[in-house]
Amino acid sequence: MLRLAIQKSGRLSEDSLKLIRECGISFITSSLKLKTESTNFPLEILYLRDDDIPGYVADGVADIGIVGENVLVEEGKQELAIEPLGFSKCRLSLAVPKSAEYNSVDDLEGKNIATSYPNLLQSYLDERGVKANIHTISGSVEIAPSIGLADAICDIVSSGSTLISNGLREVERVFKSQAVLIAHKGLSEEKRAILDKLLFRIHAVQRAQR
Ligand code: PRT
Ligand code: ZN
Repeated sequence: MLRLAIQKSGRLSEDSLKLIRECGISFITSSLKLKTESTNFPLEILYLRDDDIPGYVADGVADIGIVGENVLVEEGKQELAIEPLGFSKCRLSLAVPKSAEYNSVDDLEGKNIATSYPNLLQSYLDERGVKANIHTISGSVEIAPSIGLADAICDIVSSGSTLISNGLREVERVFKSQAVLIAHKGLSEEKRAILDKLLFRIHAVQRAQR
């Protein structure tokens, strides 16, 4: 039996479950349950917070998982990635108040930037030789400039409407992300064989969608 960790409720949940179903794997879901077993494939599904998924897979508590690359790389666990899945596409971007003067990333020197992704932002700034003060906050990043907490933000963007409605302007794309399948490094031969079957089906689903 292979253990798959997916997000319990959020932007990844629906498409993760849809992919598994499209692979012909049946299971019964209930919003109260923390795990379910498939009725026709040796797979058990664990429902977790997305931030916990890379750690559980790294430790082998779950064998495989589905998570956003933004979370995976932020947590320094990119070596677990085995397959891009093509959904939950988004980007991590820097944004400033729309009235602020901004010509290049050098304008962020010495500024306060609020983000939930300090590691991704730090390496982006380091590569460009820019020194800024990174303030790590866990949510509502986009209101930080209007309450005087920061000069700029670095947050996930998909349509861009959240930035616009908070009077912000996207100025740099820091990281491009999509959902990825991740796997524990030390899977047993039996589990590896189940994973290979699953991957075969995922590839067939992806081909059919192209
Ligand atoms: O509760 P849990 O910890 O499991 O969930 P979460 O709240 O941390 O994550 P969730 O469900 O919001 O997002 C899960 C993953 O979906 C992220 O890690 C990304 O990989 C991906 N994703 C795709 C997004 C978005 N699109 C997205 N638009 N994650 C967040 N957003 C937010 C963003 O933070 C901002 O507030 O949506 C807003 C911007 O959207 P637009 O369309 O207005 O630009
Ligand atoms: Zn989360």
